[in-house]
Amino acid sequence: MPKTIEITRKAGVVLVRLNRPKQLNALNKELKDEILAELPKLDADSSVRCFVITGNEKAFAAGGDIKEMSTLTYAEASTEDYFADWDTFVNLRTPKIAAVNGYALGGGCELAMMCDFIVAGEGAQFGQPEIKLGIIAGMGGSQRMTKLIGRAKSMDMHLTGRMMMADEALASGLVARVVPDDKVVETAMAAAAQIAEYSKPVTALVRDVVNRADETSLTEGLFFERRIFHSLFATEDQKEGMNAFIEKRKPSFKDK
Ligand code: DAK
Repeated sequence: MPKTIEITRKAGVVLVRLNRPKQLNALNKELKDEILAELPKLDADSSVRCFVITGNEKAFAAGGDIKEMSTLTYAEASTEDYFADWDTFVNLRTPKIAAVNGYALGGGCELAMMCDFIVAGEGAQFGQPEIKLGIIAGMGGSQRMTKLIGRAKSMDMHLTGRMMMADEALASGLVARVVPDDKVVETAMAAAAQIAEYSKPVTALVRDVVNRADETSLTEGLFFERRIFHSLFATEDQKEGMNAFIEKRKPSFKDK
């Protein structure tokens, strides 16, 4: 049984709650190892259609665990390729929504950005304050934040270490939706339930094509999208989706 995360299921949606409240959900090795032990099994389960990752009212996660990191040497960080295995989380093919209340700082902000999109509460605060600790972002912040909000604001955030409130995060493109704090998990769960109704292979391909935009030129990205689009005409779910529309009924996808 995991100790630092709580996993609950509601139909096809898996809610993952980070559960180190006394440390504001600081991301230590145990929490990372539990996520990486549990989520890939759920990802491979065809009845799991979407993840929602959340924390509590005070913190989504206040960063990498500073106490755990404080004695780390360069040799250990480099030889262990410290935190590189969070990539396993990023590469889960099931969609992931971050439901953020309170602090999402450092590694916590980076974890939220590893999700496919973020639903934030009005009181959520985002930041990359590593500079204040004499380090830099190490779980993708400098790259993912820059792609999401642009160079000027990303430089501001990383160089000053300031926090950004939810309204600024929404205006900057860091988060997809801002809702009242007490509606964050409910809203993310409703979006996840919506995603859960769609064909699982197709939601995985949506992630692939949108993520491709970060990696490639427009011409190559358009080519990739078009080829994936063509391939969907080989699926039963495409026939079902279009026939259901024509017959004015709800589609019933079979993941085929
Ligand atoms: N790590 C460990 N403990 C933390 C923590 C953290 N990041 N953040 C908070 N806590 C603990 C506090 O120590 C305190 O514990 P006790 O003293 O009660 O034992 C408890 O949580 C409550 O925190 P506060 O008393 O500070 O609560 P406040 O409401 O006063 O302040 C705060 C909330 C979020 C403003 C404050 O806690 C804060 O500034 N926290 C640190 C935020 C931060 O700097 N985050 C960035 C961490 S560095 C790497 C990969 C990744 C990373 C690095 C390297 N490699 C690949 C090499 C990631 C780095 C980071 O994320």
